[in-house]
Order: sequence, then structure tokens, then C-alpha cells
Amino acid sequence: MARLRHVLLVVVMGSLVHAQGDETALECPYPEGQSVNSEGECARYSACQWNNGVCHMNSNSIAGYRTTAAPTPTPAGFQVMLEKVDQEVTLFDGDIQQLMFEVINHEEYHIQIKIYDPANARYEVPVPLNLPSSPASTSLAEVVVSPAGDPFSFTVSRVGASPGKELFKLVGPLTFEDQFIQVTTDLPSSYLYGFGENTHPSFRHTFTPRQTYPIFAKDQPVGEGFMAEYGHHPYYVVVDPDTGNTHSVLLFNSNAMEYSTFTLPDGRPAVTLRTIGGILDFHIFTGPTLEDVNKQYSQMVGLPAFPPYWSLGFHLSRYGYASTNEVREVRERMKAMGIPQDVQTLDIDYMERFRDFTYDPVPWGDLPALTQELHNDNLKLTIILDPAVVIDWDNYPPGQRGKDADAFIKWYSDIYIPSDQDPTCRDYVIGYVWPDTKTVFPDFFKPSTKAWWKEELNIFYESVAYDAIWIDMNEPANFGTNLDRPFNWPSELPDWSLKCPYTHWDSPPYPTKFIRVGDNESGRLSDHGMCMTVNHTDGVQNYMHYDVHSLYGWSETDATFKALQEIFPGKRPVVLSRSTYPGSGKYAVHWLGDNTSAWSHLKMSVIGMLEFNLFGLPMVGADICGFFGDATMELCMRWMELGAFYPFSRNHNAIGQTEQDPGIWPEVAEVSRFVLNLRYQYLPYLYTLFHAAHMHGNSVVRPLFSEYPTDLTALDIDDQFMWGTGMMFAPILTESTTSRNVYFPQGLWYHLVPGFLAATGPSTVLANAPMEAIIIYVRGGAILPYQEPALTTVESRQNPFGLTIALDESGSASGELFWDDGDEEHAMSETYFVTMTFAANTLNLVVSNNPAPMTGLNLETVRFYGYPADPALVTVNGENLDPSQWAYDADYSVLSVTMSAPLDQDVTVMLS
Ligand SMILES: *[C@@H]1O[C@H](CO)[C@@H](O)[C@H](O)[C@H]1NC(C)=O
Ligand SMILES: *[C@@H]1O[C@H](CO)[C@@H](O)[C@H](O)[C@H]1NC(C)=O
Ligand SMILES: CC(=O)N[C@H]1CO[C@H](CO)[C@@H](O)[C@@H]1O
Repeated sequence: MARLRHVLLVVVMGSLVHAQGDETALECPYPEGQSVNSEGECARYSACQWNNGVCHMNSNSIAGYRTTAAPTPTPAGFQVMLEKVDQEVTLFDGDIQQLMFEVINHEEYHIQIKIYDPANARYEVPVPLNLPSSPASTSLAEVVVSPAGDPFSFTVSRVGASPGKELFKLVGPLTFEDQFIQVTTDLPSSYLYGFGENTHPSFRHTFTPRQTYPIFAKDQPVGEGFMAEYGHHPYYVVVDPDTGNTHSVLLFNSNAMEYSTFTLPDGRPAVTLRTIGGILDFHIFTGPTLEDVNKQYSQMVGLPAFPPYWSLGFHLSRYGYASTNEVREVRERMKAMGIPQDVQTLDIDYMERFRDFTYDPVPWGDLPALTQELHNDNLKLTIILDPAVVIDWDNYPPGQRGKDADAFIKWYSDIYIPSDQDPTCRDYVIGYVWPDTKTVFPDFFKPSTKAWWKEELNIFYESVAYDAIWIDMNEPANFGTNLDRPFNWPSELPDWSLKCPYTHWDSPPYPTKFIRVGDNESGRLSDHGMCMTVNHTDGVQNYMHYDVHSLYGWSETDATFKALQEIFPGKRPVVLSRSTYPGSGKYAVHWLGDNTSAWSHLKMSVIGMLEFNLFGLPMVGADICGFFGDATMELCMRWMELGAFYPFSRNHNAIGQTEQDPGIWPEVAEVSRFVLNLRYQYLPYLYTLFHAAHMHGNSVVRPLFSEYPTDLTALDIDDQFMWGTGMMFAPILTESTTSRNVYFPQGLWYHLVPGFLAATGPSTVLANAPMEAIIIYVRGGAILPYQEPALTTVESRQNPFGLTIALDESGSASGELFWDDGDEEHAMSETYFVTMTFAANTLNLVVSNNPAPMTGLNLETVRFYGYPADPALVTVNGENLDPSQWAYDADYSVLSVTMSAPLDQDVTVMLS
């Protein structure tokens, strides 16, 4: 298409002046960390300069690129050729001398900026994105590049809007070397969120002192500091508090990377992004609201999977169940205490010698019977699988079949095969994980591997009728890589471990901060994992582990989800994955990994949950009561109170820790019964939020500022959160605490229970939080659908519905309810949708789509919060109610009405 688009021609030839001194703020990256900062060290890098006692990047006109010509229009944007200013100036060598800078205008709200080597194709992330087939004709952002001959610089700005309109602006030189790429942008505000998966102490990032975090998938043990964890999400969100305008940026790259937040000399906040491979591929979304950004991003990486209704129930799990009988005991305890539960989860205990697709014949010999008992109780069973496959081929048919399918990861070249390679293992990489023999690792990119994995899932399903699969250890984790021996290596055997070669991939010139934080036993990129010098293939193209390491979990999730779609035809699969990448939300449920029973980890779980809702993985939660460590009764009580409102609500414990299932302490049992009943009651509301997430990419759990982006107090709050726009939670996150300050943004806020007005925002109120309760509020203006709770969702889904209607200042409220059969694929299911509005004393429910899924279910209670007076008359669908059918509590201003109105048709309730 030759037609040029207006906005993209705004390639203004103005000069892009940088504030004086910006460059002196750009850190020169030392592989060994800033502790070695010295004039002598600095002199090793011609791209760096020693000045005033610090080593910083040389100026753009020395260390960067220049534009070689004016931009050339393309059908979807424009291109500009760049060349290195000085071919010799370098950081780690391998400078790409000529680069293509390309702008692609996909949607009005979505601009892609690619910087790549036009002469030699480099690795690009193979995860599919949903990009429109034809570009947008208008754009809300414009890209301006420095004039021909000038040092290369560019800015991306919002069209029209001002101030704070610059979304991305290159500061200082761009570095683009074979194994080191660095770019710095200043930010329109310091309200920066996102990036992961990391251990973040706050949701909002800080800039002083400088903070650097690595991103690279890792089986990270609990520790201190700025650690990389299981997933890889180079994605951030910025809110401009002056206008409320929000934008987000994805750096679509999967190599080991790090990001650094700091301030420029004049105080502007900035971010440096560094990656050690691939290309620079930015996707910028203009919002302008946080929910817009969430939707825009999710639509590109893939809309979140729609969780079946049962998976929104409570999950109980632990590592360390000794037998089926122990699971039965715990289950009996849950029943005796009347605690709702929908899912029982089994960790690796059930396996025979920790081998996938087996169960231990002795303590777990009647696992099929246990499964049946759970199903009889309307519970579901989730089982864990690890990627590592034992090499005991003759005694392990699933492994032999995998070998027949040539399903495993291989060394890059025969020269890297260790001399002691087991001859039956071909050129496979061999490691050691939980099982008691060495293992190989499936290459989930490969079609024959996917087919084999599906077949094994199928065969195992014939003996154990599981309902969901939990894929753990998929960073992938390997024990003792590069060390003398794995921690669990049999003591009678001579030392052995997977040792990675010293290639330029396994020992890159800039290994990132990854090797300098957390449990970095071997100080190498392959720490706790796989070597970089190994190959994956999708059957057409080879990929090096160096490039696709962080996609391992994504590829396993894709393979597992699609396999389950075939095993459960027409149903929505549930796959719980530890490692994730942008796009994993299409398939995955995520838990925040191996935390510990500490108050600090209770607090951090709110941050992780908010972040994964930005990443397009709204079905998320942390291990309730903590994985490692022994939970105290008080911690577990508070954690059950919060965890009952994680989208993914699971109590999970490690082996050797004291029991922490909610039935074990009578006090915790009582609290758990109460909070889980509340959760189950409001599941129709949560389910409706998940439907919107699946259809449009909305988040489910939101920060307070989602609706109040110019509220500076709300922008800093990460110890409260929302479900959608209607419910706000203020958990207790510290020990021996029975009250807390709660921040209420603008509007009216009611106590969910029992319904009186709690506060008029904006205001901060000291709220009472007795041990046995989490404080939950409803926002004035919200209508929350609910259903009477029950011990499982199978039962609760049959119960009568109700509405909690919280009135705003004008006496109005609105909401919606989605309903379907609960577990069929969305496209196949008949779906029901009702919009609900209350205004001028009239409640209208208008049914759209298909009423069938609601047939037989009635609306039986409606509670109005903030209703000013006892009405004289209440009519439902034109019929007067008997006065005994409503009650007005004048102290609380709560009106409760009972009725029996079929929900498969429109309903009108009038108060007068
Ligand atoms: C690994 O990938 C490289 C690069 O594509 C290729 O040259 C090599 O033959 C591959 N090795 C194996 C064992 O497939
Ligand atoms: C590993 O990380 C710790 C901080 O957790 C650091 O003190 C140590 O120097 C690091 N080790 C290496 C090899 O970089
Ligand atoms: C390694 C580590 O600290 N992991 C996690 C444990 O706790 C929280 C949530 O409870 C996670 O978000 C942490 O990152």
C-alpha cells in the first residue's frame, strides 16, 4: 500500500536536544557490577568515560549511532537507516555497524518500533502476537527521529496532548552489539509499575537510589534482594498523574536482561534496558486509561484463558502428603469444619520415585479410588508434572516413548557432549532434578514432543482421572548445574552434575545482574538451570537455549493446554504454570512461586497479584499461609483472609513444615469458613470479571488508582486492591495488628458486611480489623451479583441469586452478570448476560444473549446500601410485594428485599 499516513509523516526534522549532562548519568555497565568502578576498569571500554570519579557512557556523538538519511515511508510507517558513529568505539565488541530503525503503526493505540540488523537476521521471539493484517490509518502517537547526519535519537509522543506527552525518548547513545544491547528512555512521570518476574518490595518503582533488577526465568529460592524469578515480563506501565494518561511498553525480547531505574541530573525519572541478544522490538500502547492499556496489551499477546467456574473455588494442596489416606484425613477435616473446597492438589509425592505419569504403588496405590471419591464429593483433582524425564529407558515406558519421538533437548554440537555421556542418551543434555536417576528435558517447541506429551497425558488419564495439570520447575530448573553435585545427589555415588561449557553463550561478556543476586551458586547464567549452548527446534528453525530459555515455561504451557483441550473435548483446560512469558495468559494460571511463611511475603503477594494482572495473567495467587517455613496460627489466619480473595486461591505448604490446611486450627477453620463463604458468595461477580478479561483483556484485580489515576495517594497504595471496580479489600499484612489505615478514593464506600457507609472519599480512615475479619468495601455505584454459597461450586451454582446494590451520591448504581454452564469452551457454550441499572428508584435487569443457562435460577434477595428511607411500596415486575418481604434498617440505611424473580427474563423492581 503506497498511501502514506498522515501521522507517520510527522517525521519532524527538528533537533532533539537533550538536557545537558544526561549522558553523565548513564551508567557504564560493568559485568562484575558497580563495585569494580575505577578509572582503570573504565579504560577497558572505549564507549565509557571516566569523569568526576564515575564511569559513565560516552556521549551519543561518540558511542552511539547517527541517522544516515531522511526516513523512508513504508505502507505502515517508516524506516530510517542508522550507522555507528565510530566503528571502533565499543563496550563488549560485536557492534552492529548498520541498523534499521522501523516504525509500524498497527492500531491507533499501538506503535511498534523495531531496531535490528538489516543485513543479518538475528534471533526474534517466536511467540505469536495478534497483529492486525492491515495497519491503522491514524495514530494517537507520533515518532520523531533526529535529522540525517545527526546523532541518532528518537521520541514517541502522544499526538496533541500536553503536558507529559512524551512516552519514550532515547537518552544518550544506543548500544547494539551481538551480545549487549542497551537503551535508556526518560519517563513522563515517576509513576512506573510492572516489570517481572521479580521480588518487588513495592508496586510502584523507586528511582533513588538506582535500582537494577535482572529478568531471566529462574527457579529462585527464597532470599533477599532484587532477584529474578520464574517468569520473564519486560513490560511496564507509566501513569501521568497530571492528566491520568497511562501508557505501557513491552520490550519483546527473551534474552537475559536487566532494567535499571534512576534519575537524570535534572531529576527526570529514567529507565535503562539491557538485553544480551535478539533485537530491540518495542510495542507501545497509548491507553489512555490503565484498563485501556490492559486491554490493548492483552489483545496483542493473547486474551487470558477463561477459567472454568470450579477453578475459582478454593484449592487445597501441599508437598509432603504421605499417602492417599493422609489426603483423605485432611479432606475429612475440611468437611467436618464445613470449609468450602473445590480442588484437591497433589505435588510430586504421589509419583513413584518422582517420575511423571506414574503413581507410587504403595502409599498411593489407590489414587484412582481417591480420585473417584473426590469426584463423588464434587471436587476436582490437580496433579503436578515436572518437565525432567528419567533416562531409565528400559524401566520407564513414557521415557522410552519420548526417546522414540526424539523429544528431548540436545547439545548444540557433539563437541559439547560430556565424555561420560550415557551412550543410550544420544546427544541429549542430561541433568538431575527430583527423580533418583539422571534426566533429560523435553523440547516443547518440537511437534513430535508435543504429540508425545499429549499421548502421555492421555495414557495417564486412563488410570488417574485428573481434572487439571500443574506444571512446575519449568524455567527449566536443574539441580546443581556447574557445581560438584546436586544437593539431593545420592551420597553413595561419585560426584556428578550438569556442567556447562565455557562458550560465548554460557559465559557471555555481560551476564547481567542475574548472576549477582539471590542464590547464585555457580555465578553463571545456567545457575539452577539448563546450559545456554543447547538446541531447541520447532521442526523448521533451531533456537538456542541462550535465546529461548525464558520461553521454556511458555512452550510447555502451550503444549499442555492444547493437549488437555483434546483430552477434555469442548472443555476449558486448567494449566497452572510457574514460568510464564507474555502470552502465557492465554493458557496459564500462575501462582507466585515458592514463598515462605513470613509476613513480608504475605504483603508481597498483593504486589505480585497486581503485577500479573498487568501482564495479562489475571488468574493468579500466592501460596496461602506460605510454602517454606512453619506458619503461625495468626499468620495463617490473616493469609486465609487475604488468600480467600486471590483470583487463584490455594493453600500450599512444603514438605517437612507443620500442617497449615485451614482445618488444622479451630480458629483458622472458623475464619476460613467465613471468608471462603464470602468468596463463594461473590463468585458470580468474580466470574463476570474473568469473562470480561477473556473477551476484552480487562484485568480482574486492580490497583486503587485504576479508576483514580490522578489521585496521588491512590497511586502509591499497594496494600489494598480492588476486584474490578466494585469491591475493595484492605487486608491486614502485619503481625499483632487489629486496625489499619484504609485509603478511600473519591466516592462513597460501604462495608460489604453489613452494609453501612464506611467512608466518603477521598479520605483515610483508621479501620478496625479484628483477628477474624478482612475488611471489604463496596464502592457506591456498584451492583454486585451474588449467589448463596455452598461447600463446592457445583452446589453453589444451583443456589438463588442476590444483588448488593451500593448507591452513589446520586442514588444510582450499575453492574452486570455473565453466566454459562461453567466449563465449556466459550464459543460452544450458550451464554447469558444481564445488565443491571438502578436509577430513580427503579432497578432494571435486561437480559441479552441466551437466557437458557439461567433457567430455573431466581433472584431472591436485593440489598440496597445507602438507601435513604423505608419505602411505602415495592413492586417486582409490576406486582406489589407484601410488606413482610422487605425490611429497612434505618441505622445502617440498608433496605433488604426478598422476592422470587426468574433471572432468565428481564426484571424490574420499583421502590416508592
Ligand atoms: C543447533 O543449532 C545450530 C544453529 O541453528 C545448528 O547449526 C546445529 O546443527 C544445531 N545442532 C543440532 C544438534 O541440531
Ligand atoms: C551472589 O549474590 C550475592 C548477593 O545475594 C553477592 O553477594 C555475591 O557476590 C554474588 N556472587 C557472585 C558470584 O556474583
Ligand atoms: C523467592 C521469593 O521471595 N518468592 C516469592 C514469595 O512470596 C511472594 C508472594 O507471597 C512472591 O511474590 C515472592 O516473589
